[in-house]
Amino acid sequence: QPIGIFDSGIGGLTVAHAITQVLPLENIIYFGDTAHLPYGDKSTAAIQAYSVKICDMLLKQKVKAIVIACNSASAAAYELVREYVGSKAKVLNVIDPTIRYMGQHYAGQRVGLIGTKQTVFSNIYRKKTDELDRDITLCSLATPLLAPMIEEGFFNHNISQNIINEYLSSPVLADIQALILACTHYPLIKHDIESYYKENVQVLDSSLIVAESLQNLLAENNLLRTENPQPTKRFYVSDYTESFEHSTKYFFQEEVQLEH
Ligand code: DGN
Repeated sequence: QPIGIFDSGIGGLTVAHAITQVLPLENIIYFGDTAHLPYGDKSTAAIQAYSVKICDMLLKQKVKAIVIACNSASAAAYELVREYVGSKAKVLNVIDPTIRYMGQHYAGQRVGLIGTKQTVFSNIYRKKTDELDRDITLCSLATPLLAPMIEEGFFNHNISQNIINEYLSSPVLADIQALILACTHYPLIKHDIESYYKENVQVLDSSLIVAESLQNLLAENNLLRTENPQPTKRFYVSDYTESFEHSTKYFFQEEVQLEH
């Protein structure tokens, strides 16, 4: 049984890639909902409807687990998806593993967070951080231009560096000790973000944390594969885009076949 992973576009590939590193024996199915991208500016109801439809498609492929590899969909649709999927598959979002990590490493600190409007205005990180009760001051900034910019292939580029610098110089993020990349697209610009801070701020990309959390979830439920001579990776999109194909190859460096 494969692992299903989805996002609005290429962002979740950062999580998919980490999953293939941590769990190399697993088969994966990735779904990029490119027809509805970007999720970050959509209503909660719209994101919930897209997410449920994607889960239907993944369940037809008999997945044993679904990873919502998108902060916006994790914020808007996790509870609904978990209820909808029921006992048919395990469901993991990208927010809870990050919150647990923050609780372990950032107690007493001032932590910045950047993400889409959906993620930031849902206040989900703030609520969950407060529940940790670890004296973390969370300073959140919506950075809606970043995901579409990355989706268009602008990363490691001077256009992206200018937009990133503009956002990061916001007074909201003044004096932070760490910055959470609360959008799965952002690991692709982690380098640009780190060069803005010049090592004074720890930049947290949670893709590996999420992959390890999935490993634990599968292990606890006896769902880990112990052998697989030919692990498969399948990539589906709801609308074909050249940039998606390009980015998929960037991550997986092999002939990638996109299915519609
Ligand atoms: N990658 C998604 C996230 O983590 O929020 C959404 C990006 C988008 O669709 N704008």
